[in-house]
Amino acid sequence: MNDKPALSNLAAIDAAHHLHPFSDMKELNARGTRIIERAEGVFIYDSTGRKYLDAFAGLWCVNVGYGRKSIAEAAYRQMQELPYYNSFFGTTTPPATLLAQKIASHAGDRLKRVFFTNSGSEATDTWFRMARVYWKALGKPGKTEVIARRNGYHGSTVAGASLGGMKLMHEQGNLPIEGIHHIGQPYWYAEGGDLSPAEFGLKAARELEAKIEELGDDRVAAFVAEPIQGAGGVIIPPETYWPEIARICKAKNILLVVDEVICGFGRLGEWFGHQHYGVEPDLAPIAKGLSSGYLPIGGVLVSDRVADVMVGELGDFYHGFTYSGHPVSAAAALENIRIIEEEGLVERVRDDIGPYFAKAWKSLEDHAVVGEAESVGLMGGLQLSPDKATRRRYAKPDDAGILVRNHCLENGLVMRATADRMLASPALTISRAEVDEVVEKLRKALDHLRDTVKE
Ligand code: PXG
Repeated sequence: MNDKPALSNLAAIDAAHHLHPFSDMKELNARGTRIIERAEGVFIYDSTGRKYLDAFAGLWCVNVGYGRKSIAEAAYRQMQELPYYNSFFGTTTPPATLLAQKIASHAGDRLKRVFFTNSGSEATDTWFRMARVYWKALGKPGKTEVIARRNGYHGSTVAGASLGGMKLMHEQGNLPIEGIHHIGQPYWYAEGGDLSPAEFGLKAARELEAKIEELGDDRVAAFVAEPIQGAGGVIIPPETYWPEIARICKAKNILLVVDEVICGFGRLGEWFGHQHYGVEPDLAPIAKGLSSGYLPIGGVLVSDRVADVMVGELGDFYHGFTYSGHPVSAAAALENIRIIEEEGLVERVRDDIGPYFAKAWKSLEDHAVVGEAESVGLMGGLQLSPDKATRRRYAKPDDAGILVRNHCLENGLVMRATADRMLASPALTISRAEVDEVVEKLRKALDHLRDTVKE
């Protein structure tokens, strides 16, 4: 390819024409965009030829790693045969139908149906409408309110940003929309006080019960949560949390929505995050690892409880996207899942690389500026703290995280920081040597924080 001259100019073109998601454009344009040109395995390469270990799998999504030719070939074949057809007016395409069956085969015996979208945000909007439609069809049109959590993340559409618990997102555009309420998060390190993690897990879950009682069970449609909060900082709930949430949803007769956009497709060492925590969702949005990011696709897994109404008396559900079940994305997703199955990646995370990662990650807890380093499967959250004995936070949590993240980047490691937590979510194919490299480079960045910020 002879496009190097164009590439040398790309940062300027980008600054002139491209508005980036979640970015301060003034600051980004002054600094210049990093241009990622190619990738292989767990490594990405930028336009200056620098190589980085991507410990974040793109954006929590490239579960099978980069460079899978068979996914490209599956998409190419499908594009030649049938690049597009819809599933609106009594038609479908082979990949869409076979993908729904394939997803259901890994989701247990209650979640047998899938509604396709193009992203996790669209999946959020989809289940949100479905939950209200469900109760209305059952003769309870007053059950419309939805409870979510502070610091949760469910996407960037109006419903997604409303359901998410991100204050800065709410401040832009008068969000949340009506009918959405937030309760606390199970973030023991920051909010647990003198309670044990187990006690705090129960307390955090019981905020749901109190909120339902405040609103009235006859008004609440659903509760939504990520198995482990991802963008919020890999907040791993105490073991007592999820069973109590499931108990409350059942007792109060509200739908339990488990957002599987990050935790689905092997990240926690099970096909879905709810399987790790032993709870049964009524609705479960999926995206990301469904296609490992090779093409955009998402969806909602629908339990028999809700589906029986949808395929029963409901009539039309007036909802859908031009590209719901896009055949090329579905073909790529089918090949992606075939790889996960054939290479036993879910089992690998549960029995082999997950435990190896957990031990390596945990070893960072001996570092002076690490409060805790927890993980489940290949999802790790590390709490920065200037004084672990008192679980003290840095005075400027964002600055501490960015300092560590930038040091990692300068040394060829891509990590994400959420305030004062460092997050890892590598491809499920990462090797032991590559896990060691992540931990070594992160340790050097932690040294840098220790030596730079004295509090
Ligand atoms: N639910 C969850 C749990 C997510 O993590 C979405 C829904 C929305 O998916 P889409 O495909 O519409 O982006 C997400 C997305 C970050 C980051 O910085 C996280 C996400 C997206 C962008 C950035 O951690 N998660």
